[in-house]
Amino acid sequence: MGELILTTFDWVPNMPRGYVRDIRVRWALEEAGLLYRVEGVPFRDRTAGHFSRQPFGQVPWLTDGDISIFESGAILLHLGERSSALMPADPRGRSEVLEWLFAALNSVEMASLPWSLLNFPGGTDTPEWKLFDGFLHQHRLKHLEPVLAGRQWLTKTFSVADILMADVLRLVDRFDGLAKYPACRDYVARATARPSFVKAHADQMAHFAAADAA
Ligand SMILES: N[C@@H](CCC(=O)N[C@@H](CS)C(=O)NCC(=O)O)C(=O)O
Repeated sequence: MGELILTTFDWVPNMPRGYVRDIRVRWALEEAGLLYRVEGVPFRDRTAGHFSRQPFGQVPWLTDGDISIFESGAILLHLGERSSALMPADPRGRSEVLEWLFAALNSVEMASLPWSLLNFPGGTDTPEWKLFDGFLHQHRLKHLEPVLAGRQWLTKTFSVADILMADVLRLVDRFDGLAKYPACRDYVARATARPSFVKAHADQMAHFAAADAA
């Protein structure tokens, strides 16, 4: 494994702070106890070099020696290969982590992200918001609630799947979307009480605060 460099924006407005997806990578790196450093790229003027690393001009991406990898899910899978604190080694445990990792990103976040974004501009009194609200609650959270009521983590031990699922649900909780789902809320509270999350969150906030001060 080469030197690990996490790239994120050098600055973002206040609203997304604490929720920028580099937090997923910071959290995983902290859980695994891997050394890394963080580099910033401009938020406003995105260069061709930035697009060559992240084709949508987004963050984060991770550099691991001569490998450059984007998409937070792919980055966490990459790190999962390097630490049993993130991904179990046995085939059954591994496939359980994989299915829940994709469930977080492909089933829950695909519903929760539009719902969260629609909370901003027009508020909750729009047909679009109501459509996503119904979908998120009836087809996702209602079914996730009994799953999380019966277990501490998604799989036998804490894994990258929990980092992603907890981070996805955290944004829903920010807009009070988990009010009717105590098991989902407890799960988010349990995950975000982990020292690695607390450090990752504090480091992200400090990173953007340092840009304000500069
Ligand atoms: N699916 C991508 C999403 C990345 C993403 O949405 N990044 C946000 C920050 S949290 C971003 O770069 N936003 C700026 C933009 O989209 O222009 C991932 O999980 O890495």
